[in-house]
Amino acid sequence: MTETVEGTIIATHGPLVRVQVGSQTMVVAARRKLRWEGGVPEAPRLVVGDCVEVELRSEDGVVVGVQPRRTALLRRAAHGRRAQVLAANVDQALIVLAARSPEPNRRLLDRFLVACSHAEIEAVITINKADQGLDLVEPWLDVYCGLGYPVLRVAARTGRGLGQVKRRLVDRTTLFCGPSGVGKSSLLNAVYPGFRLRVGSISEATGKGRHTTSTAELMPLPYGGFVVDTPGLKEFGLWNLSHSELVAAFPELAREVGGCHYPDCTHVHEPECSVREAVERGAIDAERYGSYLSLLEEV
Ligand SMILES: Nc1nc2c(ncn2[C@@H]2O[C@H](COP(=O)(O)OP(=O)(O)O)[C@@H](O)[C@H]2O)c(=O)[nH]1
Ligand SMILES: [Mg+2]
Ligand SMILES: [Zn+2]
Repeated sequence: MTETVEGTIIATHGPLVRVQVGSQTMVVAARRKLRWEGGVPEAPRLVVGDCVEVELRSEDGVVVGVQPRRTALLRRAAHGRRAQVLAANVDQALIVLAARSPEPNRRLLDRFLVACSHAEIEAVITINKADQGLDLVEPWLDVYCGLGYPVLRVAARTGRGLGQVKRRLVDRTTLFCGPSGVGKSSLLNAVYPGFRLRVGSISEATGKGRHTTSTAELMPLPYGGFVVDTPGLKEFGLWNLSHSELVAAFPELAREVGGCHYPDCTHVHEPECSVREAVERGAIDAERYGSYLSLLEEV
């Protein structure tokens, strides 16, 4: 006799996955021919966050089916032309940057914002290490507030702003992303000391240790919800984005395109381009436009 239960994948270990079922976790294998409810997705490999059906047998279990993904944050795999899903069913991403060190990189921020927008995942800009002083970031944070992005100014070290972070995490699945060294693991430890994540770049480089962040892992929060700590994402290749999808991910550009003379305007060199006019009169931030131009080379 078999019984089927539903669970959430919280870690993958090669051919095995760790599934949380209620308050229990179990390590099980996946059936070779998985049933992907609602159709086979773009990257049909089980990832953390996938909601799965597990068939229980006497002592063992096996994953037999996968629920359709609400969201899937895709990126181009490091070497190759495959899509890689970082995590499934993520509700929001906290894009973490440091106030001063490592130096905040707006190109990378815009790249993450585009990926989140495309995946329909809410993006929250999180400036950690506020204790280092916010003078480098304040001059441009207003640009992002003006575009409607929530912006948090926090410091894992001093506790500043951690209440806001905690409130955002309750009952949702949140991905922490950003370059390594900005304090993602420190922030997670600060909002829930039970994680005891390894802090510091050495462990990330060697990938050794109990709780390093070399692969994505879904960690349950005691107050409901999951968080995913990601390894430092230095590169984040966009996957299969069309030109119009790229434009749609820049709300300030999308607002202007109706005024361009050419319907297929790329907003790079065409005459009578409303986007470039908006950049020239300062209505579109020049750095944001620069990010658009650099991402355009990839689509
Ligand atoms: N000044 C300051 N340093 C911090 C803060 N949060 C983390 N750090 C330090 O930044 C370094 C990298 O932190 P870590 O959490 O490993 O970053 P991750 O690579 O993003 O996970 C460590 O040396 C931390 O002690 C903060 O709020 N202020
Ligand atoms: Mg880390
Ligand atoms: Zn144009």
